[in-house]
Amino acid sequence: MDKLLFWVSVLASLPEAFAQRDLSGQVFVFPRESSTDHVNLITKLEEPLQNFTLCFRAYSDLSRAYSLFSYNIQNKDNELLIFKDRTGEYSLYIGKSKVTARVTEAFPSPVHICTNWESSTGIAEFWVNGKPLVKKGLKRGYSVGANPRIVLGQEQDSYGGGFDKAQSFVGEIGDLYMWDSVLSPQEILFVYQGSSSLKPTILDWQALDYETKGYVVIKPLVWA
Ligand SMILES: *[C@@H]1O[C@H](CO)[C@@H](O)[C@H](O)[C@H]1NC(C)=O
Ligand SMILES: [Ca+2]
Repeated sequence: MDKLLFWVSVLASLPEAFAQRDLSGQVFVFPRESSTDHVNLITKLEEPLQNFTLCFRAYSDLSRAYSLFSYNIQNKDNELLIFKDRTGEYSLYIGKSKVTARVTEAFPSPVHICTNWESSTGIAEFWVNGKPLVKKGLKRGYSVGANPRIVLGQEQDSYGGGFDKAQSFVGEIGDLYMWDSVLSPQEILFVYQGSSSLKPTILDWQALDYETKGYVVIKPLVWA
């Protein structure tokens, strides 16, 4: 086989899972409750995280608790988890510890969420629809572990699995971005307003590596 043909066949045999796609203007739809349907987000994160900001949009009419973003590392459950306890209550877990922030919100309604955490102070913030909730603190001095499995649609109790139907997400998620720094309040407002000038370092909705598993469909974003 000549060299070119060899590389063409190597590239053609790479799993489609590692294709990067621009999902601007689109969402993942999780159309039914299950303990299987999910999306794996793939990122190369080889160093522990001292700071991060995560932003995304979600729309769900579930009234029970559910997972919005589940990040586990090997042998450590709930390393970084965004969990909706009930209407108006958002929890952030870091290294198994948990803080909850509260906001008045209509149900059901689309939401834009940013959350960030800074190791040096332990301060965690939620921003819901561009509005800052009361700051909380947890795991001061900790570092979030590297080489994660990141799952949308399900809550992991193991590394990439251990799903529970009663914590699954049913609804739509889009515009997900993650940075390895704490964005300023001004930057968070830019993100909320849809500015794409801040290059995400960990997860980028406009160049997303992912694989869908089970019944997950990509559709246009029609509610934001
Ligand atoms: C994390 O943020 C703090 C300031 O809040 C900074 O001093 C530190 O260097 C940052 N760490 C990394 C790895 O960027
Ligand atoms: Ca868990």
